[in-house]
Amino acid sequence: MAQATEVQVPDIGGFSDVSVIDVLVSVGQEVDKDTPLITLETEKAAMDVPSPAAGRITQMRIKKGDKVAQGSVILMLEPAAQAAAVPAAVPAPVPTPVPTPVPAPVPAPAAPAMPAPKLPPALIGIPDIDEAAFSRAYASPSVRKFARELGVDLGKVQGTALKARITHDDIKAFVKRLLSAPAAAPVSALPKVPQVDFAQFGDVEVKPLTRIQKISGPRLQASWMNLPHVTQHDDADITELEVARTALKSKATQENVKLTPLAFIVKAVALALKEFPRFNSSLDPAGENLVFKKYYNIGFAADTPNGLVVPVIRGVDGMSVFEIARSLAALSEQARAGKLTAAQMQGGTFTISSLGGIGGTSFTPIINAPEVAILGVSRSSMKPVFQNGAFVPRLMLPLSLSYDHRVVDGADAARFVVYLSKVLSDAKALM
Ligand code: CAO
Repeated sequence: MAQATEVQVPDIGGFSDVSVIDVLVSVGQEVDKDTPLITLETEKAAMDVPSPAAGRITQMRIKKGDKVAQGSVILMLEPAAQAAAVPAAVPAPVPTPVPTPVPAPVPAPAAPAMPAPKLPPALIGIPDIDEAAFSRAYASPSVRKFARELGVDLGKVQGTALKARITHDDIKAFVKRLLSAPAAAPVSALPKVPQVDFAQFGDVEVKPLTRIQKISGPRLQASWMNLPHVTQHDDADITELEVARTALKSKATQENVKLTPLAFIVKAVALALKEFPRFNSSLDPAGENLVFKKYYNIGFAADTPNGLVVPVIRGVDGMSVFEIARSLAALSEQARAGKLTAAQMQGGTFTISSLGGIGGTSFTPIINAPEVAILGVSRSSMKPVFQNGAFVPRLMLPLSLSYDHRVVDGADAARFVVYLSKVLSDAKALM
């Protein structure tokens, strides 16, 4: 029989004296890899510690109310027979803090308008999920998962645990109440796309989506379905900026900084957000107030082998272009190595999706809700521009601003992009 091994509290971001607010398993229980074992509560978040391997619990070493830190032993786990290949001292993976990271948006073509379908009776009365309220709700990841499985909007559930934390029982009670309530007005649901057996037409290979793709898909769809998107396009004349960037390249190389156009674009966006605060706001869950954020944290979509992620550079308004370039490089490297922490993907107020390093002339990025706008950047190219009675070659940078039309009017979007283009054409303003 395999020997039981210790399962310890993993890296929880340097917190100590962290309270165990829930013990989700007991002695004798068989668990799978990633089954939540306990829930911890730091000052900022509730987080589950998942099981590092499948097996049977032979001993519990902590109880509800205990204080723990990284390395505290949670329980003894006898590995399952099929998990024998797992190394004996299994390090527990980093838990997922709450709220869960906001994954990257992906540009997508506009879908045609669809008629509201007839609903199955089971769906009647279950309200739509308000993603913003869902992510703000105070609940552990296992409770969030449970709510997702049942299609319950956590934002509408009253928590009964300490500090109004939502528990599994609160969700069950919420669902019971809904089921026993008289049927409410029908809610919208998507018609299904046709299912096709592709194998009948030729060879196929089925590959699972990555974890990041599984998380980002529903969020992208939620944004696409809930936010009325409009995309405003413009070209910024970055001829002078490119001259300035080239002049700075040797200094940048000496300082070991890769100075791409994106660093200047981030800086220019920070200036534009200060000029147009609405673009740095979010609608409150009731859709009745705008929350204006007085900080400028810009997320950027990073293409990684596992999918898109959006690391966030905080406080960009107080940073130089060199500092932004350094942050861009460091966060991109961490993103590609799959080593971003959840905190590094949170708190964004506006997102930039740059495909300039790859190519293309324009695209329609999906807003990283609950943000209200996203800037798509395509590859700059020399274009003939009519100036002072003649065509002159200018380096033009295509910009595509998608915005939430509930919050931003078309005229404001055009003003924002025109302002942004003006700032980008003025290299000195960005230094
Ligand atoms: N026009 C012309 N050239 C550009 C450019 C632009 N708009 N943007 C970048 N470049 C150049 C850079 O200067 C660099 O050139 P050199 O290698 O000659 O110095 C090259 O393209 C590659 O740049 P990069 O991609 O390495 O760096 P970056 O700072 O531009 O971007 C990052 C960093 C992380 C945003 C990028 O690597 C990435 O992952 N992009 C993809 C994002 C994505 O997938 N978005 C779409 C989905 S979200 O809606």
